[in-house]
Amino acid sequence: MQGHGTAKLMVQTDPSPVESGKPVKLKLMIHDARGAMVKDFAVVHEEKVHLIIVRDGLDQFAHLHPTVDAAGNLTATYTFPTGGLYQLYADHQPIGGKQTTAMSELKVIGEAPPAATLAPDTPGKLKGNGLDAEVTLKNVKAGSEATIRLN
Ligand SMILES: [Cu+2]
Repeated sequence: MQGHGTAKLMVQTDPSPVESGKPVKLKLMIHDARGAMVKDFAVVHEEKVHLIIVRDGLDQFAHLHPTVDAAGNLTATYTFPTGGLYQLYADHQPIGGKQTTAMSELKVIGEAPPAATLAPDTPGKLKGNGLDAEVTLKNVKAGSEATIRLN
């Protein structure tokens, strides 16, 4: 999801700082490679912006669709389940531009349990915290939909 790595995701939160277990309003802007705010978004997969939130350690994951106003301000409300460091990825396509991902990170105050440890040997069998999983991947290709099966 690194994309071209040039778009920047600007993040403001209300309240600030962010605490786990309490709803927070995320106010986002995307700046393109030249530093201009992106105002006009193409609709991709039925939405203008796909916001993916992942905790470092990959144990918390959310996929939101922020509200986009005419000036390009993005808003979403989210309750971070635990403390820790989160990565925010805003997948979008500016009108007339290429599909790309703007990234930012956000520190969340609160209890931050260590993430389950999984050996990075997908696809195949995984072991972690008393759980065995069989993972199969279909259609794995950057930029397209992929199916991940977990048994
Ligand atoms: Cu989406």
